[in-house]
Amino acid sequence: MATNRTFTMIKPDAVKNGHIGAILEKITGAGFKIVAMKYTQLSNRDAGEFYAVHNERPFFGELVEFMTSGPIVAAILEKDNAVEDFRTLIGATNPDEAAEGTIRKLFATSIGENAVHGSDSDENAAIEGAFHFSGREIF
Ligand code: RTP
Ligand code: MG
Repeated sequence: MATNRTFTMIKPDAVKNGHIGAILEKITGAGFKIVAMKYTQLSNRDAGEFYAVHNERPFFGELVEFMTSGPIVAAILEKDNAVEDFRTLIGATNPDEAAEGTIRKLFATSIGENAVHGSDSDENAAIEGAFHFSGREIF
């Protein structure tokens, strides 16, 4: 995947709270183009694999339970400087520390249930995009 792409998930809390439309509007309004998108639900195995980097952390069990608790929206987004600009758009992991106007400030409920995921590097964006989408699902 090219380095002008990032990967996102609208997490189960934001889906349950009815924020899919508002979050997609923030994303496209900030200049990101959606090049792949699906509505899906992670299995325990999917979530464990996706967040494997955190598997020694004290919150790992909670994270897997939360991320499998309901459907999510997964998407690949395209824009210049996508990874960094998207992390700025979503705000800090903890919504209490997220800047005004960021997606997490607006829609997250807690540090664990924080509405959206954004890849943290070009390398992880490529890995995470490929985890969810085949080549013919990316436009
Ligand atoms: P993400 O990967 O979901 O975009 O979030 P992030 O980079 O801002 O944060 P990261 O450190 O990668 O943590 C991944 C997700 O784990 C949950 N978490 N819970 N209870 C806690 O202290 C805690 N810390 C992290 C959050 O859902 C976080 O987004
Ligand atoms: Mg992360």
